[in-house]
Amino acid sequence: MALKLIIGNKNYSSWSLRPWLALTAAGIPFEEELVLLDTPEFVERVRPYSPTLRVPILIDGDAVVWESIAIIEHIAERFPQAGIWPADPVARARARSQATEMHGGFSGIRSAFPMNLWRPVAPHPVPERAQRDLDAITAGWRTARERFGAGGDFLFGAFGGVDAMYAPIATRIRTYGLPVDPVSAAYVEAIHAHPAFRAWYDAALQETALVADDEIDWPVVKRI
Ligand SMILES: N[C@@H](CCC(=O)N[C@@H](CS)C(=O)NCC(=O)O)C(=O)O
Repeated sequence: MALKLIIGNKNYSSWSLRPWLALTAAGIPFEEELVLLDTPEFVERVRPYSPTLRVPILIDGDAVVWESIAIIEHIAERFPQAGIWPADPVARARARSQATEMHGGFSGIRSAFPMNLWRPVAPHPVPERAQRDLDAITAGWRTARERFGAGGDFLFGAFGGVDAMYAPIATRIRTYGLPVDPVSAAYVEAIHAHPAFRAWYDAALQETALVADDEIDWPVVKRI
């Protein structure tokens, strides 16, 4: 039976982007169902699956998986050849730690700078909490790239689950012009150049539905 991934708006839904990218980059076929955030239909559709009324949700036959990191773990278990985690156990331990750290934290940068793919790129002042997160994130990126990244442009070489988890941070760095070191800047570019990311991004730019909480100049909406 085909996998189904329920997601939110591609422009805004950073948590939806994560498993969608992991699946798409790995070439795993799935059906996508997009439900617009902040609508009555969203609550109706999501309630049977997610106790907290959140997307993404993966439906895999009788198995229902919610929480982005749990979905990525489920995919890794279901498709062991997909390379969701690095093959080397030491690299894999670190990749899982960094991915889980992303899932559980960095609310400073997430709340100051919502993912908003259609927003024109422009530099923004960085609040202290967001800067602390940015420093921790980019330090982790540099270590992964230096120790494990030789085989490709991503944190552990080839694109994997950990890159899917950090892709929305890469978009925030780009959109809001957040200053980062050259290794991290190259990684941000690599994420934006990945064909799976491009496909999501192009679809996001076609959307029109608005989420006020994710527009930092609301009621003004700045669009490319
Ligand atoms: N911890 C969850 C976060 C999911 C989440 O917050 N999703 C947002 C969209 S990006 C959502 O469903 N928001 C709906 C709402 O707030 O009503 C995960 O990792 O999947």
